[in-house]
Amino acid sequence: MLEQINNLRERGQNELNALTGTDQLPEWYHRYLGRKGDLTSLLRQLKTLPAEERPEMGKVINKVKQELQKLFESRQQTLRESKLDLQLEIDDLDVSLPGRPCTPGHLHLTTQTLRRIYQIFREMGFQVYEAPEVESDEFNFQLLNIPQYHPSRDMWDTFWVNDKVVLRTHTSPGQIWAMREYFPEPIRVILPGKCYRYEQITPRSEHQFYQVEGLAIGKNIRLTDLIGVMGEFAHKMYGEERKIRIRGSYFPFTEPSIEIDMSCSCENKGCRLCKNTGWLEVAGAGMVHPVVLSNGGYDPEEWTGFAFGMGVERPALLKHNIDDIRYFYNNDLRFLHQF
Ligand code: FA5
Repeated sequence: MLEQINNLRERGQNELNALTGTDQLPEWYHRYLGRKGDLTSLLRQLKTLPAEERPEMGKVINKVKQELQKLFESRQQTLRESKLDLQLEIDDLDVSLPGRPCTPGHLHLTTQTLRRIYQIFREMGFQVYEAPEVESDEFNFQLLNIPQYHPSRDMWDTFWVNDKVVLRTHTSPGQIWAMREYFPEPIRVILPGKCYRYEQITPRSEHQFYQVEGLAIGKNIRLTDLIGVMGEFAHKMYGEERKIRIRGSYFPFTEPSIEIDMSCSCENKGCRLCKNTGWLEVAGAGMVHPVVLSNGGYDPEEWTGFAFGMGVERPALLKHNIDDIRYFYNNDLRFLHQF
């Protein structure tokens, strides 16, 4: 039997060395090392030997099996490498050719503007707070002191999902979410997000746009604090040369209410963006109405606060001298690449 084993090993080695491609390897493997291979059948023959010879012979067969297994693996490696070498030699592949350049994109102008706004308000101690984009009538209107059928609802042309649910028309409902979450702590947050209005699209108005709401609640917060914060924001965002203008206004959820305008980049020459007025409205604001404070859980006898809501695209129009808001979401790369 020993002779048989030695012959098998020699034959196996010679045949393995004679193989010329990886495709021939499986056949060799099955013949020698497989379940029905020659070595397995030798192991089966062990039982025909006298009992005292069996352990010794078993060991020899297993050793040959391991040897052939190792030889197989190294031959496999060699054949794989030579296959690759051959491929590289015959293929017309020039690995030194540079690949096609992949142009990296960049942040959308709206995202860049939002990040700048976050940075400026962060420096003034405001945290970012996120509120839902699909709102109930209750949060979007009623809790903000706008009862059903109140004429002031006409200020917001609304996309209704059904008779109780709306796509938020402004970020102001976030005030209620923030107050109810932070109560009874003082608050200083900004609430960014998308708003929707069933509105005529013009150079200054889109039907989807971003707003950033601001809310500060504390003891002894006054209108002058609001004006100070907005002035600081305007100068950091647009430079000292831009002017802001405060006008009295009306919002059901603030009392008193103001509107904040920024001088237009046309420098009072008049353009279609500012409708030839030299000013562009960027935010509505005011002192949080006592009803809204109570709806948020804060006692209006004890607490006061200011709130503002500003567009994001409109400040970007001003900053970059863009004369039409519709460029933002047309996805024209010639526009987007400029920023
Ligand atoms: C509001 O939406 C109030 N919620 C703002 C507010 C908040 C007042 C807190 C008081 C206290 P208004 O409808 O004016 O107000 O919108 C605020 C800003 O959003 C506008 O100044 C403008 O910058 C931007 N904006 C409004 N409508 C559009 C639109 N269709 N397209 C682009 N920007 C818009």
